[in-house]
Amino acid sequence: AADPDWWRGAVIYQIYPRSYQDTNGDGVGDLSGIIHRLPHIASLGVDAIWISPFFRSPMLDFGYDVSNYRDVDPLFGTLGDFDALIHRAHELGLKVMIDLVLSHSSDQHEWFQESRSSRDNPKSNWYVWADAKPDGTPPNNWLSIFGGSAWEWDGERLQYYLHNFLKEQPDLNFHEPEVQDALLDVTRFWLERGVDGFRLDTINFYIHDKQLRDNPVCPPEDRNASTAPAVNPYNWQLHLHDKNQPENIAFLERYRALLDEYPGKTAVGEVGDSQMGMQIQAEYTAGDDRIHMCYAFDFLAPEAPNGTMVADVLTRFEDVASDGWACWAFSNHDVVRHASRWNLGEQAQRLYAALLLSLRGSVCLYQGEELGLTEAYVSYEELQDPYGIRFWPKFKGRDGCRTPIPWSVDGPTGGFTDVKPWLPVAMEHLSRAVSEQDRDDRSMLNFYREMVAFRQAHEPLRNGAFELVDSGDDIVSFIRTGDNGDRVFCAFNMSNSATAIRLPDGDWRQDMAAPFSAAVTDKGVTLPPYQAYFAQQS
Ligand code: TEU
Ligand code: CA
Repeated sequence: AADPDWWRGAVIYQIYPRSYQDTNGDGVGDLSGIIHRLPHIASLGVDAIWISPFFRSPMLDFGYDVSNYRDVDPLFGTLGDFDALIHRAHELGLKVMIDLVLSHSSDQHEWFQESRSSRDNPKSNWYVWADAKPDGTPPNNWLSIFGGSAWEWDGERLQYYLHNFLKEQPDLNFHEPEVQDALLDVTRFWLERGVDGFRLDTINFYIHDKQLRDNPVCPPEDRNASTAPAVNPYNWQLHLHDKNQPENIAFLERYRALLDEYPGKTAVGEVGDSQMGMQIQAEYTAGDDRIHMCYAFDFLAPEAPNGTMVADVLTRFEDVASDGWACWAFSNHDVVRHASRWNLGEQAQRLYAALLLSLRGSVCLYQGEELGLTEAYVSYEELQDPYGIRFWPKFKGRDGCRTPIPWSVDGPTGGFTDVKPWLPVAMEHLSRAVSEQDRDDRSMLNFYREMVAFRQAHEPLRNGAFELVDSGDDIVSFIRTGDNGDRVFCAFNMSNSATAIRLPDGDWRQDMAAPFSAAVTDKGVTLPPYQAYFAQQS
């Protein structure tokens, strides 16, 4: 049935298309490969897929540098392939979300080519241009996340232009209404093609301070890094002026108004900000006239969250953004896979997966997470990620989470391709291939299937209100209450020793088919190491 609110509490599976499945023997995954593997995704019981960018691109940031927003890059296939992908996904009951990188384009985009050609062409104001200071240096102290100044001198126009990422990713100027219109038109193009929603890249970078004021620089003791490497001076600034400007709200409202013309469409905006993240997520998703969801970075942090940290994030979210909606993830194509990042053993991975799938909010699973993949080692010689090449070896970049998915144990690439893959297939991933895990009832893959099914079967877990019961270093427990009053109590032992938990008052039935074990006595519940416990009331 067409539920316009399908995205609320949905489980979204992220595909990094370069590394999913190659079908034409060039060592790079493609749209046909995704079509071929849709049954695997459907077997997980998820609601939707989010496909990282497949648009025309010089691929300097592997598709996050778009040179034509209305076409598929030939490396990935054709628009016809994309139409076939949507059609097949819908047949399998999967929604399709695409990844729009609107904050910046490629420097090869025709808009930028025109904009840089002179100071008075029709698109001269479409990017962020500024004169040099009298001594020739950049207009201000803003930095690029990928290293160095955020300003690049353009020898054609004899001005600097802004780029928050690579210099080949010039920042579009959202203060210019024509730019907003053009990006809304791009969105409409894909809505008309039948996509169900959008993952919006770096939405908090859309608008910069028009006056180009310097960012304050933190003293050394405040230079904390969250998901980005501490070695990066970008993390030493307070980003007051280069992003997060209040005018963004008006654009997000225009965006939502467009989506609302098409019933059941949704948007999740990426808000990567270790300093202000939750406030911004709250603002951007408040009410019904901004975007639907914000992609939260709280659980992409370097350390495994213990019970206290989980409770802190969830209660802060309720306080700050009770009427907003988050989308949580542990892994994605930008961070070290969480099995490695948090150094989790097999059972701890299951415990954390159960936690993720019990959270209030929507949930993203990153390809390979369902297999329990660890971060792959990629040598400097094999490295592709420009961010990693820049900061190697202190920060090894993002390739270790982008290596190809192992589908089978046939051949050295695990069935990903017949030729040398664009990134190596990690040998230790082969024993975790889909083919092997499919036929093992107790595999990680089958655990994920059970746990997703468990969330989907219990409405309170998808959409229910959140109420914290207990938290400490070893445990966290909470109650989710659905619209009809049904309640699910969830408890998680995040430690490697048995821990007793307290059941909240009232009668709780344990007749829930969760894939976990616990010892229940008159006195209470004892959870073995890394076990979860669920009970219900209705
Ligand atoms: O990422 C934005 C972003 O801020 C992260 O890359 C962040 O820098 C990193 O996690 C460390 O904090 C998005 C895409 O996900 C990424 O792949 C692109 O490279 C980037 O935008 C530029 O488009
Ligand atoms: Ca291919």
